[in-house]
Amino acid sequence: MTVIHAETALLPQGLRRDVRIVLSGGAIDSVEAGAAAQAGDERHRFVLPAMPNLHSHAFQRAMAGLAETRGRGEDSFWSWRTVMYRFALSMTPDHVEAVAAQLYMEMLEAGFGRVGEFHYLHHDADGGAYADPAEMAARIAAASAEAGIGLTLLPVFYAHSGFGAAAPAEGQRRFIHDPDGFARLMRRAGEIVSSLPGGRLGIAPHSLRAVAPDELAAILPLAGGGPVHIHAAEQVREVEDCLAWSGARPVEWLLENAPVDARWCLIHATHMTGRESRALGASGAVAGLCPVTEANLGDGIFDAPTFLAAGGRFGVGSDSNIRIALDEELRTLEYTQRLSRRSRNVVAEPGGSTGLALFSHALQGGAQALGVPAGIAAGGPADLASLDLSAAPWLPAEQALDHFVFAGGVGIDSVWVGGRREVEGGRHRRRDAIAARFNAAMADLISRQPG
Ligand code: NGQ
Ligand code: ZN
Repeated sequence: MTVIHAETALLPQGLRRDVRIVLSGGAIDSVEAGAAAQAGDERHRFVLPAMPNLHSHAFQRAMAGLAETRGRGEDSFWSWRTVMYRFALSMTPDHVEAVAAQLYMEMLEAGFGRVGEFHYLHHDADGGAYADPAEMAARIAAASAEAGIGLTLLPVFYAHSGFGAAAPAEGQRRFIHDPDGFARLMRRAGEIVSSLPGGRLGIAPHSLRAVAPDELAAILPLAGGGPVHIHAAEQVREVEDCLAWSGARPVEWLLENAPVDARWCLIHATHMTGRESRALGASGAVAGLCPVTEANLGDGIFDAPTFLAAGGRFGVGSDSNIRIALDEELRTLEYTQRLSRRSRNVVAEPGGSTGLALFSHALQGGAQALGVPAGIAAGGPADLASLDLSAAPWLPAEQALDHFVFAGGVGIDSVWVGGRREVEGGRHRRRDAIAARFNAAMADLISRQPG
């Protein structure tokens, strides 16, 4: 049994002083505020729930920073995607496992305790299935277990290159299933996830570009009550193509034709009309925002005020994994709102801290989207983080999250997942071994890229 004593803790009721958190068997046994520390307690200045990272494509971490040279023609999301596909084709299961372990370690060091892996690199480089159709999913699971991050595995169904069931492109061959093959993958994925402590399973129809309506209907029952994630309305061209195909915009189409509810998470949902924002907000679904990737790929800016006014829920994800930084995801979200509206403190309620509002929304929405309970409460998973306030000993607790998100000088000290401390002093306990394997995999991968 571990007992954590926090000078300040972020509880579901808000910030509280002198909080004793008793952990046992991977869960939180009890939480008591206004309690003095006892001998043997681990003492921390500021404890908060570890953040769920609701959207990741782990393999893309390998190309972070390698697609920042300007192309000869138009450089856009679509030309980035061509480069990304080429990179994906060069990766073996060993590469994927090494890269994912490094990525998940970095997520833990950033304050994330669980990842929603939107997993679509399924097949061998020639497009054929591996002997185990869930070979790559098993590698993702092994990487999550090695790093010690909670995994919500979201196997992706991908069948087409565009609206109207267009045939898949050559470069997409490692992603493709028919509904029967996908059902086999889901069965194996269920076995893999149930062998992980805290493992959860959901389903991810990739996008309305990649999944036809009859296929969407066929695969949804495979979610079995788990979360359903789908990319929607990230790019303007995607909205235009969807309109040309169906007469409706992507979010509008989903709200009218799919059973969108609190089990669903619409990734990006960047380009919505006011009507769509309000309807999605009222649906109970989560908007899966990926602010750093959306900035990196030039996607556009989410309309947070309209969505939040309708009761909308959001979480954050690191998506392309161009950079793993919880503070930067939250800051980028708020700053894009400020820049586009020429305003300040947009996401907070009047009188409230913006850092606290961003963190609290992302925690609730992220947990909902990954199928787990949120917050530090008895019975919940012991997924916690503590802040390092040593560089700002004078900082009032009420402003600690504002400093973490905006000002800096406050970082992550420790992270516990299922009661186990994976990060201490900002460093993962297996950093050296995981990084050494990652560096060897990267050297090999780089040597495989065409010059
Ligand atoms: C993905 N990533 O699935 O990795 C996508 C690119 C696509 C982002 N949308 C592929 N950020 O959307 O077709
Ligand atoms: Zn994505």
